[in-house]
Amino acid sequence: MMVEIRRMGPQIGIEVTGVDVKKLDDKSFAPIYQAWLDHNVLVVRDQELEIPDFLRYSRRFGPVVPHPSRSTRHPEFPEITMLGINKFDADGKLNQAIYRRGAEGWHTDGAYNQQPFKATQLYAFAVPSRGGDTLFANGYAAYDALPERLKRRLDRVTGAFSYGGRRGGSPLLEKDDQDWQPVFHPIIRSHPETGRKSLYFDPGKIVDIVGCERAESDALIAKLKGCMIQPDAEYRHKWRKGDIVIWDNRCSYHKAAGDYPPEEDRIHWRVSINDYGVKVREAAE
Ligand SMILES: O=C(O)CCC(=O)C(=O)O
Ligand SMILES: [Fe+2]
Repeated sequence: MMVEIRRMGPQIGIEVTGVDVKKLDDKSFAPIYQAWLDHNVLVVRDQELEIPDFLRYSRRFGPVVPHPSRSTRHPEFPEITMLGINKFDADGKLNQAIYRRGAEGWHTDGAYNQQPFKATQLYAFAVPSRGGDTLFANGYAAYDALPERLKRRLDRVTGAFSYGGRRGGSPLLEKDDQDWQPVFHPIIRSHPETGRKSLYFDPGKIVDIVGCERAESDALIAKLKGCMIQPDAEYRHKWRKGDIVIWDNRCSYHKAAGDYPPEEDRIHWRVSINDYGVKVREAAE
């Protein structure tokens, strides 16, 4: 089979077909990694994987770490988060936290960590007959489109972020894991590998802008929320079973559409990937 690489959205997203990630050597992985860095989101189609295959491939991007949501970890492989499993509670009620996970708004994963996740990678195990897409947008494009004055102002601005933002906590966390302290990130972030600047923002996790009065902080948060998504820098992924999709949390935003028929399965294996040499808070084991 021929390896083909194709662009997806106008400024974001690249698709690779004709590879088997189980058999990639370093030489054939290198251009795939570079294509991911250049296009923020990488789709690899038609993979038939077991969990250890997925973990092995994921580790090529960096260390794979368990997600703080313990209840959604795979019981044997804690680094795997199961998306779309246990969607119905014992009384048959749809569990919205699971069904709508990632669908509350545009976000970036791990802004609650001092060193946010480098990447998140999903493998599509079951795909519904309609809906359930994932939407992506480019954070470099968001930065590039900022008015010059705002760029200059933001150059010195830091945000305080935490799990659940101002609401605090999350129904996906255990009782003992709800007490997140804010961490601080510059709002304009230089990507450690590409050197490009992006707007680093997450409306659902930001608590405050450091050093501002509440009103000023709120006004800036509202403004930044409006700057995140550039219409010509989006990609909407329609899942096929066997897709692997990885996104770069340092320079992109995403959200789940969350609109598929709840009675149908939509199941992904999911991993959080760190930069090398980074420590994150681990939920108590
Ligand atoms: O299920 C999806 O489409 C994405 C969910 C999400 O935001 C995530 O896995 O980080
Ligand atoms: Fe997410």
